[in-house]
Amino acid sequence: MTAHILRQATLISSRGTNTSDTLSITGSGTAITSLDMTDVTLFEKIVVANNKDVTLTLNDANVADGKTMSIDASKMTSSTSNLVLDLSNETNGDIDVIGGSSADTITISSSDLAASIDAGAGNDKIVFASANLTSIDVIDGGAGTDTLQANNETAIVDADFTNVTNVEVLSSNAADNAVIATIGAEAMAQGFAQ
Ligand SMILES: [Ca+2]
Ligand SMILES: [Ca+2]
Repeated sequence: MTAHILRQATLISSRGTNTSDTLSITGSGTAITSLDMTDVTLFEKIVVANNKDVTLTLNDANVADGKTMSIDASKMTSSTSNLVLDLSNETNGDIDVIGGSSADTITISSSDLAASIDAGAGNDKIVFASANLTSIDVIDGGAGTDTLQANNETAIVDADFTNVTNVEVLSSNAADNAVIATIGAEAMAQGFAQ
């Protein structure tokens, strides 16, 4: 079954009914909040159906413990359509993301399972809180000058970069947030430019 969020959050159905349910989001530029997503359960996939800006914050309820959901924004092919996707509320599901062609901002989940982020083209920003980036997380910045940005004070060990590729910049979201990173073989292998 395919359900649609039209405009902001007029939801036709909030529950998937089988094992391959898709929630289709039509971007309007209006943010879809974690509160809007509260009752969305049992979907295996979210797709962005059009080519406009989408701001989406997931709710922890959207992916059940140990389950997997994919988010596909590959239809966002315009150089001016930006995806702002916040997965940080997710604590125990596996979310696989395909970004759009433009400059996406994707905040990784706090899940104990691996994140998989394929940011695609554009100068993307992948945001993380201290403990949420580990060696099991697979992050591919893709084309463009992409940034891995810490949103709190954090220490990152070299192994955290094991599955990070095509990301050019490591940064912090504020001048007073120190990021202490150990740049060893794994970080060198993925190729930070600055
Ligand atoms: Ca992108
Ligand atoms: Ca890149």
